[in-house]
Amino acid sequence: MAQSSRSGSGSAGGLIRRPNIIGGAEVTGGSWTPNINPSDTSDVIGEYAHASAADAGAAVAAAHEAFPRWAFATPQERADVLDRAGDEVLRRADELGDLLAREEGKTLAEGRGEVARAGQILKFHGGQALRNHGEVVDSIRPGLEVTITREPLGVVSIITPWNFPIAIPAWKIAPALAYGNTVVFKPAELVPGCAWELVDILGRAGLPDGVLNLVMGSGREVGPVLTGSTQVDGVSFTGSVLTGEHILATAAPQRTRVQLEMGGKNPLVVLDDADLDIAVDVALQGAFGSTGQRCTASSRLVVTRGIHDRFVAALAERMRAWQVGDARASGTDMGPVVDATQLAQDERYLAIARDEGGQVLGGERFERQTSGHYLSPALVVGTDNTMTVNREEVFGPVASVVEVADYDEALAVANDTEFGLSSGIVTTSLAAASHFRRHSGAGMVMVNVPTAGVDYHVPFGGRRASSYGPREQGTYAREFYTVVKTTYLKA
Ligand code: TXE
Repeated sequence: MAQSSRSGSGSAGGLIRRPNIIGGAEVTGGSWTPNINPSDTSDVIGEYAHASAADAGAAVAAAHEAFPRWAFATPQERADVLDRAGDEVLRRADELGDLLAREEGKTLAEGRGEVARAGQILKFHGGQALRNHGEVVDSIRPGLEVTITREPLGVVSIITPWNFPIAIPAWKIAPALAYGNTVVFKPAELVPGCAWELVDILGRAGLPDGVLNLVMGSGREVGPVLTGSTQVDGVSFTGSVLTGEHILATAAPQRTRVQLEMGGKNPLVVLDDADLDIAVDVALQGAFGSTGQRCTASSRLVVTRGIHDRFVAALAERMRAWQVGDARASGTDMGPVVDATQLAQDERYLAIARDEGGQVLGGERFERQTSGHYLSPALVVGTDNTMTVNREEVFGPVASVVEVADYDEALAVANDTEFGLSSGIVTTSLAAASHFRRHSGAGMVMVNVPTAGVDYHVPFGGRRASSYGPREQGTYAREFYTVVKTTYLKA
């Protein structure tokens, strides 16, 4: 492990090289991982240091050492750092949005939008640092004063997926820092670029050394240290169900607090009385925005009989008109799939859907001028809710349609899933919308808007296999990142 003080960047033969950041120092482990553009696999964005388990151990130790200083920093200091970092992220939204589109494959508009959201999240939690209010309660005993206060949890490991390379890190790191925790952050292997920039920005905004540490490496290698160390007090993870369950089991023996955001199989119900244009637009954006690679994607379209054929025909036509191509090219509606492994997974699910009797519209692989992981949006029609494509998360531009008789059946099908992240309904009936809101088994319910696309100042999360632990985002984020202290004081 080679160490140097922070210089901000390096290069090798014109290629940018980014180190891990541990205890405020740049640390290079000796091996580097190329960051590849999924729209053009000959385009290497840069090389990123590959962290070892020893690096992860050093990062945990650095966070542990930095904790007392940051835990007792003034709310003003924490607020100022987050606010300054938010300003820089917002100022650089075009540049960072371009980097995001280049490393993950979202369109430029989606990339810029995600970066702007990350900036707003940082600024929101800067404000929250100043609002960590406690309570004063009258004691049942005379002469006693009872106060209830919130203290930081401690050292937090933050482990993020590739599908939101800057927003998910921001919505975990910002509240962690706001409430006085120190952090070891491990981004997904596929998207170290935005992660590195975010950590660099927060460092230059004034974070003391060791408060935020970055280890870029494989989950299998560094994960056990980040989730199994007795010096780690909390783990916040977003990713697959399998990895989430593994992390929970690894953290449990140390009684480490765990927060998991995992998959979804989100239903969008379309009723006969829906405005067809709105229904199609909501389905298109919800299912295929960000190439369908969102945990909140509308992957099950549950459509009542009276509108089914018109809805399918109109949606298929809009899908055909969508431009799929280089994420950074103007006019692109949908970028590529993130990598070859994910593309193979998407195609495998399409093959299973065909085998089980579904009819696939679209879902074709094709080449553009550059070699990228291109797949046209796919709609699987003629499915029922027991089919694999309706039970398991595909995590790609694949949605299926389940035809149902009426609202009651639609609600039953919508709730018949092991997941419970997001759900939606398109209807002009206030009664149906209100009933659905109360009876949906999801953590987030959308009426006449896509199942994906959320505000940053309100809670985010689901039920059952989708989530574990307290909610993320908004004021609710405080629950995970703080511990409660009750004090009895006799003057
Ligand atoms: O996820 P993982 P991957 C689903 C989606 C996708 C599949 C695999 O179906 O195809 O998961 O994607 C880290 N200890 N979702 O491989 O493995 C890993 O390095 C600690 C849905 O990206 O869950 C990365 O930083 N950490 C999901 C993060 O966990 C470990 C979003 C997520 O990786 C680890 C992403 C370990 N043992 C994928 N193993 C959604 N619904 O939002 C891996 N990691």
